[in-house]
Order: sequence, then structure tokens, then C-alpha cells
Amino acid sequence: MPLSTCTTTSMVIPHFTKNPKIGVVGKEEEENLSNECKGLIHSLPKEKGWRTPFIYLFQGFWCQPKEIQAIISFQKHFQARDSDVILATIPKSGTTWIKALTFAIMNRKRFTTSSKNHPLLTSNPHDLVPFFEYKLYANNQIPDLSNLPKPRLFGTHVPFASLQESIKSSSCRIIYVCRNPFDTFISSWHYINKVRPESLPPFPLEEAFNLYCKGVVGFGPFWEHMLGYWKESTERPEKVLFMKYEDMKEDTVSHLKMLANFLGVPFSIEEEEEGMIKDIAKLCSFENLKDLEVNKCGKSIKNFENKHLFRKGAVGDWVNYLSPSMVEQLSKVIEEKLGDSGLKFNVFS
Ligand code: PAP
Repeated sequence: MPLSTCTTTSMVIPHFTKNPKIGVVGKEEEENLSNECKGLIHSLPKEKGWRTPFIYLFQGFWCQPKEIQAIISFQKHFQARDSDVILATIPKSGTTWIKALTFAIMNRKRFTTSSKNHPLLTSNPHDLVPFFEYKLYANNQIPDLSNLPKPRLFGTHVPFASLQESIKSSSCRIIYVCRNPFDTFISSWHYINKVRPESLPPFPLEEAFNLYCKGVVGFGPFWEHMLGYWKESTERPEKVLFMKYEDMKEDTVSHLKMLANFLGVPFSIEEEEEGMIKDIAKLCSFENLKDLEVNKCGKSIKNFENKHLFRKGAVGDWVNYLSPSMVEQLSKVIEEKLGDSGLKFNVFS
């Protein structure tokens, strides 16, 4: 589709209503919930949401009512297979990128990077690697996943502790991508302001920052999300591969090799000599994906526009937004919460 025909889609504006029990609630969100889930939500601690009136503390992490319903369904019904691959992240840490890279590695025999039919050229990575909580188990669905081609690739923002038990007990593999909290915060704040209902005013940076430092952000606290997967990766490195966005940016080729080895499909010498690893890196690069028509005009997760998933794709953009006192505050939170876990970020180098 030529750029000129790319139409701007209007955002869905939810109706907000006053409910005497829980204050201002997104009516649409309530309407789509089962009675069981509504009852549960009303019993959970809540805080101001980033793009909904409230977010709720469920199993130790913050999320929205619809996400809670989907996660409960995922926890009840999903059955992992040993060959499954789960891509886990906290939002805005490199989810779209790792989905593209893993899909390209796993399907490189079916679709060469030079193929005009490569699915990444016409589909957003989120449509090729579905989320448990936004797609497969959303809206009270119980999907039939038995016929998906092997290995099945799934994405999730759910913290390690809340993953479906069979994911933890089977031999399926988990890849976790972590991004430094400074950039993750800025990326989240930008995104939220793009997808926030028009009926709500812009979300001020300072307000978002204070919530983020308290851990109140979707699927946060961020430190608990990271540490859950970090700990598991140190105890079971064959089960969880822990990667950092910044390292992947610095040396994508080495990380692609690491990924392929972990997935049990290492690149052969011939593939390397043919330049396949570099070609995959290029195909999945921010610059390439951002300019594809599907990513300029299409919609995927929650019906949000794909274009908002591609902003700058850079390391260190936080310096353009955070004041010295904010930097000090977030540095303290990181130091205190990550403690002597061994997980560190070199944000000031
Ligand atoms: P999600 O969790 O909602 O799916 P996610 O893909 O994790 O979002 O995060 C989007 C960020 O990744 C954006 O960062 P920014 O706001 O700092 O720019 C986006 O630009 C970046 N991103 C998207 N695709 C790529 C890519 N192929 N390579 C590197 N960064 C990317």
C-alpha cells in the first residue's frame, strides 16, 4: 500500500462511569469481564493506571482487568510442550524485536531472508508470535493450539512466578529480554501517551515517573519482573536465556548466534559464510521493520497501531527527558532493588 493511502485510524474512546463500589471505572472493561473476574478485581489493591483509571495488584504484579482475566485463563488452560519457545519481556524492553529475531531464526529454512514472501515483510512480529494475554487467552477464549506448527513460539509479559506451571516444569525454553529501566521508562511513557484514550489528558512525565519508581507500571514492579527471570536464568541456564537490549544493539550478530545455539538450531559455517546471520539482523532491524507498510499502517496488539511500536529504537534516549534529580531517584531504586543480584546496567557509560 503506498504511504498516501495509509489512513489514520481513530482511537477507541471508552466510556467512563462512576461506580459507587470502586470509583471511576472503564465501563467497557467491566462489561467484558466474567462475574468471577469482576469479583476478584474489586478485592485487589489498586493504583492509578497509566492509560486506564486503575491498575490492580494481581499475584504481586500490576495489570489491567482484561489482562487479569486472560492470565487466569492462560494459567488454567495452557499446556506447554518441550519444544515450545516462550519470549518474555516487561513492556517496552524489546518485545517486538526479539519476536522478529526468533521467528526469523526458527523459520530460516522455510523463508530465506531474501524471500519476497518472508512473513516479516507483511506481518507485524506480534502477529507471528502471539501473546498469551493479549491474543490467545484474551476475551475469555480458550484457543486450540494443538495444530500450531512446531516449535510453537509464544510471547508474554507475565512475570516468571505467574507463568503456567507446565512452562516451568517442562523442558520448553524461555528467552527473556531486559532493557535498562531508564530507557524502558521513557519508551513506556511515550507509548502510553500515543495509545491513551483521547478522553484522558496527556499523562505527565513526572506522574508516570513517580509511579514507575514505586513499581506501579504494567507487569511491574520492573525489578521483580527482571529478577524473577534473572534468578531462573542463573539457576537453569539451559531453560532461560537472559539477554539485554543494549548488548543486542551493540553486537546483534553475536546475540543471534547465542539465540540460535540456545534454541538448538545453531548456524552452520556455511550459513555464516553466506552472510545469513547479518541478513537476519538486517531484516529484523528497527530501520527495516519501521519502514514496512504493515508497521506503518497496520494494527496488532489490542488493536493499537503498529507504528507506535517503532519510535527511536535507540539506547540512552532517556538523557533527553530525565532531570538530574530523577536520574538520582531512579538510580537509587535500581541500586536498592537489584542489590547484590549480579544484574547491572551500564547506563552512564
Ligand atoms: P511491547 O512490549 O509493547 O511489544 P517493545 O517492542 O518491547 O513493546 O518496545 C518498543 C521499543 O522497542 C521502542 O523503543 P523506543 O520507544 O525507545 O524507541 C521501539 O522503538 C523499540 N523497537 C521496536 N522494534 C525494534 C527493533 N527491531 N530493534 C530495536 N528496537 C526496536
